[in-house]
Amino acid sequence: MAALFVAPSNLGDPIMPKPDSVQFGETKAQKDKRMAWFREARFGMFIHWGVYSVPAGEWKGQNYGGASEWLMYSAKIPVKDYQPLQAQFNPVKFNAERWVQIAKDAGMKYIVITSKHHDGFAMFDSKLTTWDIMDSPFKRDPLKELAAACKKAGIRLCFYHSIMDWTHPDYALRRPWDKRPELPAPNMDKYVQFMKGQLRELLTGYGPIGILWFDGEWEPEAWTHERGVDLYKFVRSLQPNIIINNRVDVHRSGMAGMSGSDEAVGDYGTPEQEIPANGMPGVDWESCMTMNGSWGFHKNDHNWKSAPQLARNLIDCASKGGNYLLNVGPTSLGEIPEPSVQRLAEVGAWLKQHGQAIYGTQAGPFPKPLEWGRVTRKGNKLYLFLFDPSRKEMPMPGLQITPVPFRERGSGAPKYVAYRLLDNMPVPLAKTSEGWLMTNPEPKVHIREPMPEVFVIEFTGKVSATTPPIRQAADGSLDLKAIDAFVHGSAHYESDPEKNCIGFWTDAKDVVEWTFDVDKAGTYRLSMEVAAPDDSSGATFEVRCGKSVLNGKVPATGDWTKFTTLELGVVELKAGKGIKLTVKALTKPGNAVMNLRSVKLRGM
Ligand code: FHN
Repeated sequence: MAALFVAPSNLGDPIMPKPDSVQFGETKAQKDKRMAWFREARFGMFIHWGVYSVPAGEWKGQNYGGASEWLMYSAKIPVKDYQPLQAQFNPVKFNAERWVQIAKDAGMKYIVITSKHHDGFAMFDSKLTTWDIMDSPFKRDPLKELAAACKKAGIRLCFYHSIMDWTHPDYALRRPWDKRPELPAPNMDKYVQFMKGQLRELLTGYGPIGILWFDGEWEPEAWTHERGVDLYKFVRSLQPNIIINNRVDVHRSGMAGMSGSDEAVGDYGTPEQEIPANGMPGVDWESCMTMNGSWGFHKNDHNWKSAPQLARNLIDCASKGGNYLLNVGPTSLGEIPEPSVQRLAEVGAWLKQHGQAIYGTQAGPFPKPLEWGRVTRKGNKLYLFLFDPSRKEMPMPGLQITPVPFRERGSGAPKYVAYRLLDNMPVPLAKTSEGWLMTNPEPKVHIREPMPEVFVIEFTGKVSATTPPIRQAADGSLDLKAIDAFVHGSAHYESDPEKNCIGFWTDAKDVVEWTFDVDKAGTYRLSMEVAAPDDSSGATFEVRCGKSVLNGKVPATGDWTKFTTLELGVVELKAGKGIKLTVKALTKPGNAVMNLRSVKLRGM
């Protein structure tokens, strides 16, 4: 079903893309054919690999946190001091077939590897520069070897290519610390010719390429919409069936990754380190994420996401019609870090049993995520992912199942069947006043980080779902949950069971809003469940509902997952439909406003 996107209010909502956008005379059918493998794949491997893996996040004995591939920028390393890394780069343990097997065993269907990142170092044999891997002690072309291994394994090879270049003398901008007085003034037209030359090498020498994943398009002094259109056409002229992401153009809305402009070129949106709050029917997108905190290998970053979290991210993307591009950062010796390999193997084992619920699926019918998990759809099947298999009930408010009439079904044919995917164990499915309810027949013992369990509803006829209005309980109380909130801004729902909250609330302009119906007017006590570590506590905020305004301050609770309840006072509720309650920051002294799990209203 096509969910209706409410026109963004003036509160800075993320740009909403245009569904089914086609360009340059391509028909929808032609684009669908070109995008088919991408929509089927759902899961890919991102690889950030370059000379930055040599220092691996440290420079002159100092650790630089965050993304290690940004070390040159973070440590303000002059080009003359960075270039010697080339002579130290000799990844003698690189084995293309091993890497491809790791991706294949993880259930990944495509690989996007950096052909050139922002430092300008070419990870392939480029005849246009000596700042490439062929002129390192390695003297091999890893992309050529990967192309052969991918072809053999049936994995699509794709290239990440940075438009921004911190070392090429003709790139429009020089970094403040790039003191090379001998260089003439930059010439961006010459740089574009150089970039096209390298892209020609990549698109004519490595076989069919699945995706050209552009990045570094955000410097307006260097890159423009016109240059983006030209580059898009150039790449498609060399490989007409290639897919190109939206970072070839300048209309991406930050980390939310979507392009809303009518003129934007690019075949799909690229949320980064986040997953859109809701699905976007008719829009192709792919969330790219690191497994720890760095894209490139960082010797001091051991903050690895768990395999169940990675599986939940993949499920979350697929349930909203998107792909998940999960990153690995190989070492300077050419090895994928063992913690990454272990996690990928665990996700792959789970996909071996449950992959049919991911590959080739479309977004589930629910406009918003369900509290207990997610739903994908493929033909006449709904796949229900229960994130915590110790849970017994899976309510699906707003779901409508309309079986085909008996006369069409034939005698004995059931209206629908419901079963556990792993072993076809039948499971109870019942109609309720709110929608439908599935019951987990064998709730597992609760553990901290379980892999999801998958159930199936095989139906005849049609299914659809609406988001039912939030209503008061019989006693008038209201439980406004994070998952039911609408966020104006980039903060968004975090499904990790330990969080189950609105998180990533780093922008003080963001507003968290609930809409609900009131049939029991009156005075209600209001409380909030919040969490914040020391360095992000202290924000002040206001809660507004009708004429009632309450203020509060976020305490330090010790961690993003340690929630405390704040009693904020009382609000007056008037009877009516579509009543709104908003929470917005007034001050944000720390790194974020808060993690917000719920707002509760209780009778006096
Ligand atoms: O600056 C890059 C970063 O190094 C990394 O490549 C990510 C991956 O999408 N893209 C840019 C940051 O948005």
